[in-house]
Amino acid sequence: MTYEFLSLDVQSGIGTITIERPKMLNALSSDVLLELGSLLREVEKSNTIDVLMITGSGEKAFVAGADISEMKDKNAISGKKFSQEGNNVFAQLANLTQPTIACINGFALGGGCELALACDIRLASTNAKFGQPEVGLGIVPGFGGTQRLPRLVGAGIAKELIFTGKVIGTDEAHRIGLVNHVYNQDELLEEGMKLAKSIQKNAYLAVTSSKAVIDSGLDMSLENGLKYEAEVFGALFATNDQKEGMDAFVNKRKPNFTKD
Ligand code: CO8
Repeated sequence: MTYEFLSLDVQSGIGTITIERPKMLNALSSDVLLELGSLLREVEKSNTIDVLMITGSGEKAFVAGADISEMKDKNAISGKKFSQEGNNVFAQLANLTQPTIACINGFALGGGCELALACDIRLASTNAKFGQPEVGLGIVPGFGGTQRLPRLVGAGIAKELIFTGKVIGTDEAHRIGLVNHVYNQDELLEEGMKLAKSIQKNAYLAVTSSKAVIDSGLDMSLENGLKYEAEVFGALFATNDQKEGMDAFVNKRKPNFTKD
């Protein structure tokens, strides 16, 4: 498939998806979502992408939300369908096998903040702005914000952000744990790449398994989460990379992981 609104660049096993709709501040239309779903299927199938980064084109916006001009004439049925479509694509992103890093280079509002929330790790540039302004448009966050934001920052802070629709800068976003690190805009992708490489140097199956255990565990009781952890912990002893990682340690050398 060729993409009108997205690009994928792959360098040394690190993929970067860029949302390319700068005149509309990278707003998410149905077409953008359709393309994102398709591109994420390619990334999932790829055995050459170990870590995925997502960013927005231009210097102003990561994603300024769902496309309001497209959304404004929807009714109860088509509105629900749009939310379901967005949620399906964002679930694809959240459930992607590979670790994901949002490189938030400007406005991350509404669906843009929700896109970042569907990634594993969020980095931001100093000019980034975050918010869930949906209630000011007469709707609720519809691409996962009511669910993922409270899971990340806690219900009280998420409710304040969603009820007021206020837009916050990086100091507050960092303080509440919405972003992990803040960088100058011209360093953001480079820092994202450094982080991606520091993940990539580890055993792939161990990294991707830890992602799966953390994410599944968040929806389980502690007891069941710990049982699942033990299952996965045990299963990894059947991999070559476990043998390699521990042999390298005891022999004081660098491991040479082979992703199996
Ligand atoms: N949708 C459509 N167009 C947009 C959007 C958007 N979300 N954001 C910006 N644009 C367009 C503007 O209309 C403008 O177009 P034009 O040049 O043709 O007039 C262009 O992008 C540039 O934007 P501005 O001129 O407004 O730039 P400013 O620097 O003045 O302002 C802002 C930047 C503050 C980011 C401003 O554009 C803004 O407030 N945008 C909307 C932010 C917003 O409310 N986002 C949330 C949308 S709702 C949502 O995401 C819900 C997700 C769940 C959906 C559930 C489905 C049912």
